[in-house]
Amino acid sequence: MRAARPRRVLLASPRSLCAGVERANEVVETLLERYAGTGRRVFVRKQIVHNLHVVRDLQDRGAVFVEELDDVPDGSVVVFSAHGVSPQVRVEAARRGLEVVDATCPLVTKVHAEARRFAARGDTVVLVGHAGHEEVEDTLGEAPASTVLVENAEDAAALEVPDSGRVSYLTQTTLALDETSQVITALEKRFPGIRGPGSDDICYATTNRQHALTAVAARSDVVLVVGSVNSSNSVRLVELATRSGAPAYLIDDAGGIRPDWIRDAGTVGLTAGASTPQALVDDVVTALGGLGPVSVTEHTTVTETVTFGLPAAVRTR
Ligand code: 0CH
Ligand code: SF4
Repeated sequence: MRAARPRRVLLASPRSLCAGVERANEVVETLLERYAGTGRRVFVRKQIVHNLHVVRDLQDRGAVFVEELDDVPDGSVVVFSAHGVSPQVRVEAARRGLEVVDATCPLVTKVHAEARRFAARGDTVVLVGHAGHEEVEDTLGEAPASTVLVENAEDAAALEVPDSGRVSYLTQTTLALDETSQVITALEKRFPGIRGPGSDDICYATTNRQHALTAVAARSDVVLVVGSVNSSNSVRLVELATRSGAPAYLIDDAGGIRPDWIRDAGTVGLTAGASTPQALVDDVVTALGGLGPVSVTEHTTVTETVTFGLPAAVRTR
């Protein structure tokens, strides 16, 4: 009997943790170490990043995740998540005497700063993003009276503003590049003088993961994306692979693999969102190996070197 031909696992690179997520996770880990044994708890407003396993792991190590500051006792230490906070949340934290450690990604902070600057010059600020996502809700909070949310090209084409000569746009950092470019084209058609950010708001990590997956999806019979369902950038990767013609599935971990997805696949493309630890990808490769022989190849489109320093409150003690 002939041995089965190994199934190829094609790993997209870059994948998994970005510099902003590494920094946010390290903020919580550092605080947990600092306060271990002191009786002082470390609160985190919202999920530090949108990954089930990261949150569970930090919870197991003592972090207390809350939805709002109301659930944080006065005077406690509270971490703001990588997705950012609105000025209203900052004001409330100060009023409550909370010790804030801000783990907002610097690239999200950049978008908040643009929102303030564009609104201050008298523009209507069009924020391109997904309603209800934390990053979007908190960016809207920078200049709520001047900012409107646009989710797609239809919204953009129908948008009415007080002065069509004074319009700027910004975007959520984790959007799909191809879809966003269509929305911006529609905005430019609707408002020919519209101004955008100095550099793209869709961040380097989102861009790199999408480019790498585009190359991998073209060579794959099926694509697996490791990430959680509320992770915008992970969901965008699934949609991107699907648009490229490969059936694609989002899984939190190896336990999410359904054998029928890969039964007839000669090549399985594999990637992970920016909030997904590499260890979860390793587990998926191992699990695929349990379903038949595999050969693992990596397709690298770019090598990432970006790192962000820790916030001063964590660095200096
Ligand atoms: O992709 P989203 O924004 O849902 O967030 P994530 O999965 O936690 O990934 C990291 C991005 C954090 C802020 O840009
Ligand atoms: Fe920052 Fe981009 Fe990572 Fe979000 S996905 S945390 S914006 S580097």
